[in-house]
Amino acid sequence: MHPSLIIISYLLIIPMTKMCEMKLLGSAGSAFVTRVKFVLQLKSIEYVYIEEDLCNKSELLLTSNPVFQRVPVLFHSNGQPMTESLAIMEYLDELKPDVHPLLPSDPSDRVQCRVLAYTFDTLCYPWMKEFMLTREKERREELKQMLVQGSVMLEEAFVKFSKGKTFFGGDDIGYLDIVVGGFLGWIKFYEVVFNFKVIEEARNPRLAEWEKSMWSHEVARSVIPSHEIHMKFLNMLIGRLPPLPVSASDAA
Ligand SMILES: N[C@@H](CCC(=O)N[C@@H](CS)C(=O)NCC(=O)O)C(=O)O
Ligand SMILES: *[C@@H]1O[C@H](CO)[C@@H](O)[C@H](O)[C@H]1NC(C)=O
Repeated sequence: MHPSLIIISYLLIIPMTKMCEMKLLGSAGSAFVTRVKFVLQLKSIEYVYIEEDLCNKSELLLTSNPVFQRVPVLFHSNGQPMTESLAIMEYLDELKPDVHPLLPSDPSDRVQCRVLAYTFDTLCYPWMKEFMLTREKERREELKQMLVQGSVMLEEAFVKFSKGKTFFGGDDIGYLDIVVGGFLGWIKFYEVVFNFKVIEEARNPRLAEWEKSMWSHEVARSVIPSHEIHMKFLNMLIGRLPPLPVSASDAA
């Protein structure tokens, strides 16, 4: 091809591909963002990643998610913002149903998956977050016990969903593998930093096997953030906590 033709085709192709690209607004340590990255990669969807500073939120975040002001936000190639990791996962599954389908095809099985995801997010996630951020030792012990109960619930769910196979989704990674798997980096972090195993072989034998299978999955390993990133994220959260009240004895 003549050099000038090559240049012209680049000028045409580059803006076109850029136009079709999705953008993901995220924060590197967020398990909810990890979920979305996980699905994008499994489905081989190209996207541009934009890192958000949760201590100094951008106009883009404030205008695209004005109610909750949190990540992830996925922008459709036409600019339309989408929020809530579970809703985004379902959107991507509908957008590319033929590449690595996530939800089972049976409607009642799909409901079961969504209900477990909802339960995990409204029950287990707040415990996990408070566990890290509480300044009270007793409360942390209490939360540990709640998380242990949560892990037993997840173990039962795993047995039910996996039907003797490797993943929640069966032979391959599915919706629930990503919903829970988004948190595997944090689960490992708790083990290192707080010496607490959310998933333990003796208590959760099948889930412990699942955890190993997940860590040996190429896409999981590439999207789950490092220990350093989790540490940075935790420090960011701690930095935003209100200062401890000064007690009378301190002030005296
Ligand atoms: N339910 C939401 C949760 C998202 C969420 O909690 N994101 C956190 C980061 S892990 C966030 O952006 N928080 C905003 C803030 O802390 O100010 C989802 O599934 O996307
Ligand atoms: C906050 O973000 C704005 C732009 O988004 C930047 O100009 C400003 O310097 C940032 N402030 C801090 C304290 O990082």
